[in-house]
Amino acid sequence: IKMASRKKCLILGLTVFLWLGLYAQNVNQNETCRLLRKFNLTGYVEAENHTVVIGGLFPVHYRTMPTSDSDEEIESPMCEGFNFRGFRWMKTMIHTIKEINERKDILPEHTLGYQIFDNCFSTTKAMESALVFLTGQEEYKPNYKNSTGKYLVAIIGAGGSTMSVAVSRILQSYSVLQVGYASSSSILSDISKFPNTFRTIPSDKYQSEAIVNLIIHFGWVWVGAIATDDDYGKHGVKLFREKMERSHLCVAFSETIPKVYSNEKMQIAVNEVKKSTAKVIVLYATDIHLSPFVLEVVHHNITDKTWIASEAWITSALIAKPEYFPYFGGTIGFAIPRSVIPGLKEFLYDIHPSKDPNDLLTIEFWQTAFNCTWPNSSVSYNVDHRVNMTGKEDRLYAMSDQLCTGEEKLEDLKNTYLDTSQLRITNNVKQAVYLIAYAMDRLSKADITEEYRENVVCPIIPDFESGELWNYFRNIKFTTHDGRKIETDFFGDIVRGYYDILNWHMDNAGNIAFVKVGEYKFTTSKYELVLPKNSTLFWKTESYRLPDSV
Ligand code: TCR
Repeated sequence: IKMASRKKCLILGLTVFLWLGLYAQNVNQNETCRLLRKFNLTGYVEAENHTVVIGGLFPVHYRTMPTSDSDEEIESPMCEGFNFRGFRWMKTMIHTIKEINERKDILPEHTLGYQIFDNCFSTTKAMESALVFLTGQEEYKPNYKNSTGKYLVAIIGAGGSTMSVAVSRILQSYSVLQVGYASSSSILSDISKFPNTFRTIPSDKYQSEAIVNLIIHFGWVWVGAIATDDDYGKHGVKLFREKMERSHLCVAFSETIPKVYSNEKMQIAVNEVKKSTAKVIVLYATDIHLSPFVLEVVHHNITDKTWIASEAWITSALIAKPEYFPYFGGTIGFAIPRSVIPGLKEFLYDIHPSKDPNDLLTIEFWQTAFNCTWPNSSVSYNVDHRVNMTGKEDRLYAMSDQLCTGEEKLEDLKNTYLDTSQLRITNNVKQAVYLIAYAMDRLSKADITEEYRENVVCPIIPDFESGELWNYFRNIKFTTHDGRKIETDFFGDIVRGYYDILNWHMDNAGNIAFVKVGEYKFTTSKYELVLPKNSTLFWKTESYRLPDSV
């Protein structure tokens, strides 16, 4: 296995190298098409009639499929497991761009286009997409006319810290900016390593502190920690442990969940949970990586723990299933505040596979949502293999024999894509687009100031140097559609924010309800934890009383 993966790395390295070489020598449109095919990338582009384009990266699939070990041909992995939530995020970017283009008060002279790819929650795909973003038709120049023929201003994404780290390193050598909506790891605040990275999600520095403040609030002193083996989990738990120590509290154990399925490592984590006397456990994990662990908890019938959820799984439909309530009921944790986005619901419902035979994501959406096969569709990879606790393959979706008629009704679906009741990260996506638009707007206004007029002959947009744009991204302030104030500091981080404190209850219909029991507000220097006395907390202990930590 080692040999194979070393070979793969080499091949990827070579591809990158070759590719950058090609780039320098006028890569043409055909070359871009060839690359898109080679990398199996799917997504949406609209560039014509717009001044500039914004790139986007979203996890519309949960993972890449293992490639066959025949190293004869360099193959890019295919993706599997359609992610309805990621698809909604992607659509939200398009919806927001349309909204801004219609507004007369932001960038009135220019309109924004987009080039968006599915990164399948994988670093490989995210990097491949970054390369395509950088494909240009022009000679080397720090502000690119990329394969769309337009200048690429910035990229929204990549949807998770480990992917953002990789993408940032590629983009920064070409001075392209990145605005994250879900990449929350504290390492991305390091301006010396990630000077081009900005975000609309708060750094996990705040969340890790918030978790400890919650622990102090409930009087717990002995708490376990489990993290996913990536930049999100590892750095989140590191900060959590440091803060626990400073607060003279004890971490009972600290384990990681393997990212690539390993039964041995998984059992170590599960055994630690089982044998520890700690009753309260922090679970710092992305839902996608967490689900094998959840299956283990169910398999081992672990029902006597209270879980503190990190933001990435607290409202996840993958984890919040009624059948898991005996094990995870009473979970408490922090969430990005909920928002209502006017017009988004209608936009999401405006989807049908017959509109465009080349829109592979829509066809796959339809096939997966309605469990049917679209006639003559080339989308054959909506099979989702998930490895369960016995290491056996668990097929969640498979190609259905039944043909889709096109008459299927979206209204009949109960589906994460269409559920606009929990717009949290979705709103971060919207604000990421706004952040870019406001920065561009500032740039365009500088365009008309006296001092600029003397020095600059040609209009700044789109012919600006990307270095110039960077300064307009720093210290940005704006008010969102729902009246919240967003402000970034010099490092591109949010300087104040909120989390909702949610607690898992069961509603009358037998579904898990995310009940808001409090709020956590923070600035760079202070915080406020509000848990009103009359909020109804649900604890899954014998007497439904607050669990003791031991
Ligand atoms: N930061 C995680 C990724 C992530 C996520 C999410 C993924 C966050 N929240 C919600 C899916 C759904 C928070 C990271 O990797 O930085």
